[in-house]
Amino acid sequence: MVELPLQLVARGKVRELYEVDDEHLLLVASDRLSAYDVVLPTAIPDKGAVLTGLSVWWFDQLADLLPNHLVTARTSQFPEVLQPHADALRGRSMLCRRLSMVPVECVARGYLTGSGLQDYLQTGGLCGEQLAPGLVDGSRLPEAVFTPATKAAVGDHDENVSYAAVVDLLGAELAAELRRLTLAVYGRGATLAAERGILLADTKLELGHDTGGRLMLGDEVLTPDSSRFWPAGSWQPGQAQPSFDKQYVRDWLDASGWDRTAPGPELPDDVVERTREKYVQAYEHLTGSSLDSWLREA
Ligand code: Q0N
Repeated sequence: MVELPLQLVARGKVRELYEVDDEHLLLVASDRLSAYDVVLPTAIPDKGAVLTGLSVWWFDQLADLLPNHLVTARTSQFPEVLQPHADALRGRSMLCRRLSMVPVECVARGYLTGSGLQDYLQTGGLCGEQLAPGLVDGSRLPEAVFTPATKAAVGDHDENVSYAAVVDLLGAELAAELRRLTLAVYGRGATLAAERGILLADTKLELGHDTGGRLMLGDEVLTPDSSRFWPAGSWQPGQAQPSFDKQYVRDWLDASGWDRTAPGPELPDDVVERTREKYVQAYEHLTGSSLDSWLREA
């Protein structure tokens, strides 16, 4: 990780957000990887660049649906104080507009798994909306559903809430706008991914208002860390689907005897290399450009 001459304003499991000035933040994606909710000690080279490059590409694909917080990912356009760190930041950082974030995680699901599946098994529905009986892990939903969640304290899982709870918290107008935009982003992402043989099971967005009151996308979008991507060819409801990006890591961890408590084990070189290849292939397959071209551009 780089030491930057900036104040840290927020830190996630695998990325950090720094204050640049009153109106701007720097979002830095690390090469760290989490599995079973634990950040592993072994980095995956270029993972941060892949996620940042994908996010920037998606922002462009989504630009007709809604604006986003990206100012620039070109390090030469970053403020002067960051120029000594340009090489460390290249490809994996975005200068962003500072937003007032909406205090709801905006999730859309087209398939049932994870916390959506748990909700369904406990209630027969999703965030308060009834679903047909008999659905299983990996089932395709008849239509994509907005499943908002409220942010939990660090380390805890977000809590799924009903649409009515979002209306109570934010008002009917903003709630409707969040649902509309989240489903529009999911729909565009799912369509584009499907053209490349990839299922977009679900995705989580962070939205916020700029100083002019305009609602826009923040954070990263439609990356393997914010979304579940499944290979369409092996989709089989009734079981856990293989992850597009992390499956080698999960398989190796499962066989290692690790009890899923921190700290996780170091990964062997071949698992690191195969996982890196999955990320690079995901970038190149989705965007149609090479990762090297992204690194040269950034
Ligand atoms: C912000 N988070 C979510 C990144 C994500 N443009 C922005 N303006 C103001 N606040 C935020 C953003 C953005 N993006 C988003 N927290 C603050 C969680 N973080 C955790 C750290 O990495």
